[in-house]
Amino acid sequence: MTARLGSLTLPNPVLTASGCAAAGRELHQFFDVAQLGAVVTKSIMREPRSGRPTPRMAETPSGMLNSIGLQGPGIESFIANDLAWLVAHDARTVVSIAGSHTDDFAEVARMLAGHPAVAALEVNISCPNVESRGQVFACDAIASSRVIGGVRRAADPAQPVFAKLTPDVTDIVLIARACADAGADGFSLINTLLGMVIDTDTLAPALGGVTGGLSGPAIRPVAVRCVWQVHRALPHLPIIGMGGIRSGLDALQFVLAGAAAVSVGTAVFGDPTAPVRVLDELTAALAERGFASLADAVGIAHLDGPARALRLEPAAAEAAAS
Ligand code: RRO
Repeated sequence: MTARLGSLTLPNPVLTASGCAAAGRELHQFFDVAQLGAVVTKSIMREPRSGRPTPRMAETPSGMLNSIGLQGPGIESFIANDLAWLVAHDARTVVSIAGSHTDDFAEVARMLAGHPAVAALEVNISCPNVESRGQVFACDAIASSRVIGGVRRAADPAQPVFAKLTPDVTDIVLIARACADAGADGFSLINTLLGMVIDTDTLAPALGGVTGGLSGPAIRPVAVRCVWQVHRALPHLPIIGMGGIRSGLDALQFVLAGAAAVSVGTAVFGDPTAPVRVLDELTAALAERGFASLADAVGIAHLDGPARALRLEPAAAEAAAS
């Protein structure tokens, strides 16, 4: 179950999703977070930030909207408290970083350089809950390229940079290519989709911030499609796939589409043990299908029948052929 994401190797492919498990402390009451491939922390900015007005969550069919607005303690407090806690608990950490302006991202990346607990950076250029759509950098190829290029130059060369993209664009491959050309080492796909709920009793938007990010099983087919498209266009760059994963078979869809690892997000609100359960279920699902390793399954849905069979153990390949 070793997950190979370019220069980053993790003992298994199941991670938390940024924003759904803070910095891992709350989940640690339910399981040892060192069991995860990595903890992906809530996006952190240069300065502390209080976020958007309440209410900040609304339920939707097979999903939910959030409108948190990048609430967080700022990078200095994060390093002193959250990263220190993760180091003390032997958790591998992918730090999600965010900024209001292009230079903010590079500054945060610089402050994390050389930190032994930071396995990789996830560059969140796709938060939907910002003051203006112009700050959703991942909606524009040039803006994406500037942020990712700045981070890649400022970051520790030993810390791979994953660009987190939004599906709210006409052509996600165009944005992915711009990020790759700017030096992205991989991708996190996908962030939430911009959505809205109106309360029919109050006759007003349900969220204080009016719009929010849609997550949960409702977005899974969109997420699998994005992973498929980006893997097909840029097969050499690793993808962390996420969007409505609740089971090992959900995770398997992402792997078959081209994800080398997956993040479990919204599912933890209903079942805090979901990440370890998904890992167990994915491990069993791969074995049942005749895969000798996780790597053999990555992107296999892109291959034709005979090429797929070559990735399976001989007995499973024979069974599939008959
Ligand atoms: O904090 C948020 O409101 C938030 C972020 Br940073 C993000 O990337 N995605 C999302 O749905 N919410």
